[in-house]
Amino acid sequence: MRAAVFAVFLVAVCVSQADAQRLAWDFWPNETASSMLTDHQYLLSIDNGPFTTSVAITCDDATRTCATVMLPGTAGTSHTVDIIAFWTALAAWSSPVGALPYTIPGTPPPPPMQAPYLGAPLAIPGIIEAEHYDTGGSGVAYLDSDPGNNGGASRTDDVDLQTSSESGANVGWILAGEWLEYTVVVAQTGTYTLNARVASLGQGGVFHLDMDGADITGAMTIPDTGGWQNWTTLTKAVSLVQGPHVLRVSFDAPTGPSLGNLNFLTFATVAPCTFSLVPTSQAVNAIGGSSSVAVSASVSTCAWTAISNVSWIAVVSGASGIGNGVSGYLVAANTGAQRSGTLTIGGQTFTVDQAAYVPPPQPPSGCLYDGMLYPTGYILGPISMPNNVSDAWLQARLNDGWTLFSRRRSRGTTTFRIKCGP
Ligand SMILES: [Ca+2]
Ligand SMILES: [Ca+2]
Ligand SMILES: [Ca+2]
Repeated sequence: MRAAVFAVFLVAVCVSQADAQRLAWDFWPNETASSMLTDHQYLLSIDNGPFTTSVAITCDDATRTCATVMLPGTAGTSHTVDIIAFWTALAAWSSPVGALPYTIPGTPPPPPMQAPYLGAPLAIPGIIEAEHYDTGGSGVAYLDSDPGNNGGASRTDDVDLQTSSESGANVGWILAGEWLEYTVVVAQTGTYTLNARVASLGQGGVFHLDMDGADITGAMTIPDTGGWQNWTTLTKAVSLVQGPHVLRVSFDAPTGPSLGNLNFLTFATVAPCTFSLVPTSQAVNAIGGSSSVAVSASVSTCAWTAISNVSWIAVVSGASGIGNGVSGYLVAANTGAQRSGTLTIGGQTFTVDQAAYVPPPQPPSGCLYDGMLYPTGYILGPISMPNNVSDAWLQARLNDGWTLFSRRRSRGTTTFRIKCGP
């Protein structure tokens, strides 16, 4: 074997900065003797990238030094490099020696700052043009699948923008996994109507919106609009919280081809849902019964429910509704003291006041009366009654323990004699 085979080769490399420190590796133990041949050409693969001749190293046996090469990387970052040598005898390259770490000395540069493209956060409610994604670059303000702007419009980074038929620019060449972020400020907590302006030639794909990392829309599907510049609007109600946020448009599926074009988003306030009831309360006698309450909604899309807060009032119709409606309820008979109960309808309170139970007057037991219980109480002595008193009423009284002693009907009046008790 040649002496050089056992020499320790130092591959001296330096970073790209002018005053770079030199990095040296004793990679000889990783090599086989047969790889250390005459011309000492080496190829490097950085961070598992392709082996490239652009960082070839040539070493000299006599001086046991290698040409200085520039390794990629920014200050303070760590990488791995694989090295292969040219086997002159075999006219072929060796196998990689394995991953060798290196660190570029220095202090890492500050990460790129994400900032609103127009200098100030985009206002919600308002319009968010798709092409106004934040500054900060790839992985910070956006992620795009290929370098450069395929459409050449508006901006010059990797997001693919083209001139829109609706003026301005739209994002196109959209693939699953791509995303765009927008620094926004929401004026007021509440529900907003989101409109997304989209187009697709053929069935489009699925995207969704995140606010500070939380999904606020669920999947939204771009339909076939018949052309890449035939625009349509997708609408969804979203709940937003007042203050500054980062809005992300995430393009989810399918993996290809382009899942559609996006021109802009708008967020519009939605009038809050309020409800009023007519009436707001109802007096009910002890017998109870059914009735209803009218519900008026501030917006025809506002949903409400009607819930009873007591066991003796049942919601029997209109337990829920959207917009204006009617809720029906049934009040049970009261066998106790006066009572009040409520229904909660659309957040409003409807009150039912029910009168106390009044037991029917009972005659003393073991007595005989000539008299009547009409219309209230009872009257001692013979009485003439209007002939519109029904037999049904009389029968009810008899069921309470009274006994019909005699009845005489004459023109215009009826006279009863009723015996009470046994
Ligand atoms: Ca691109
Ligand atoms: Ca793209
Ligand atoms: Ca636009």
